[in-house]
Amino acid sequence: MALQSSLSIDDVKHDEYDDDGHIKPTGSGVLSLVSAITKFIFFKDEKGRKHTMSTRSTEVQDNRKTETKQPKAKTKSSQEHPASKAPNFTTYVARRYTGSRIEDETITLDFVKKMMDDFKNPKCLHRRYAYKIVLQIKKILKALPSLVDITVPHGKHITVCGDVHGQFYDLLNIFELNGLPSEENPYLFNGDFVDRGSFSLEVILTLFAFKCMSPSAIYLGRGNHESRRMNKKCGFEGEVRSKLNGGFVKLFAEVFCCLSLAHVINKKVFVVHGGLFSVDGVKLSDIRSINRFCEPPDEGLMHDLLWSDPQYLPGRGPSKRGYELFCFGEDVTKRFLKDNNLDLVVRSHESKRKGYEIQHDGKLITVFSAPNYCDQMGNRGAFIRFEAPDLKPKIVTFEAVPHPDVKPMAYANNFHRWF
Ligand SMILES: [Mn+2]
Repeated sequence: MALQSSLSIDDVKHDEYDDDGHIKPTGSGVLSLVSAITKFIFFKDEKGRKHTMSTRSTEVQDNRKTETKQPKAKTKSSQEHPASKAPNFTTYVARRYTGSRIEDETITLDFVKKMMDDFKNPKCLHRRYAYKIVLQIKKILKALPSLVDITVPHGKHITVCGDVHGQFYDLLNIFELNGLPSEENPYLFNGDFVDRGSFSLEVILTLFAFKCMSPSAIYLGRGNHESRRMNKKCGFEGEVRSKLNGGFVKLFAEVFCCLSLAHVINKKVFVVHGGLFSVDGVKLSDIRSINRFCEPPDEGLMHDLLWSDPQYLPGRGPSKRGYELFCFGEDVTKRFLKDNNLDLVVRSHESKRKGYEIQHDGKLITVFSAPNYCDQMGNRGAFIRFEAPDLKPKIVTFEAVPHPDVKPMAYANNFHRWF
């Protein structure tokens, strides 16, 4: 899987928010539809020239021929073409932009705090800085192994959170309850940061910015929603297009392919988004050697750990999620722990009424951190604190907090919502 196709900053132009970073109001559904149809019929070519559908193939080719044969003379009119004077929004930050800024390429705690405050207003981060965060995080994540070992020294702790799913205001509440991420107060977020909730961009930029600020203050594992297919269907792609632009969709997809797949705390607690495997005998070394730099495959170890769920029956059984998926029983969990000299599996991926569930004779905990999931499940959220050296899980649960009136999935499948 090639990851060399990063877009340059010039590919990430956009004009959907103003120079102050406020999101420009978008038109109503009908206006957007008209605009989309108009764009489809009267499209612009790579150089910004307008064409109609009927002239699409011929006119573009003709223009290219003309250009090669007859280089344009530098006439007064061509020098003054408005396109040549258009500001490059990606490198240009207006003086009246009052949002947070990254100075000298360094992401500081002050920057992250101001960015979170701005998001509450709600105010978008200038895409110049969003771009900086995405580039920095990609470099950091790419250098990590597929399975990350975390060492928590004696007397210190780590907090493990489950799915956040774009519920930015509940993420802020976790930080209120348990403190901001820092080297003294590290977090592990166990995937599904985005989709469903309509503040996914705010969530992912916050988590990424903390990781850029201090890589040992926050660990990030991939969930099944850190994928192009899910993001297209469940809101994140539409949200990124709306709040930043289409170029960032590709950038985020590339970054998600760099996320690690699992973590082990002090060689004892195995943390993974979905669960265990469709075959027995999987060793940690097998997970370490997964080539993860790709979209989630349809089978194999990477597929299993992103998608599987536990079940109460022993062995393996069918999944309510679909025919190609499976659930695993207590015996599977115990064999995996014994084979790898581990004590506990922590996974997420399923909403639970209390925010967590302990199964498999206490050897497996589900933790889910999106309370009142999708504004309708009525569940609590939870996180787990592990303190070294005994690593006894201390579970904290919490209720949902209010958020601005933007419904979950507001950016998903916009076209279909009109019918
Ligand atoms: Mn999931």
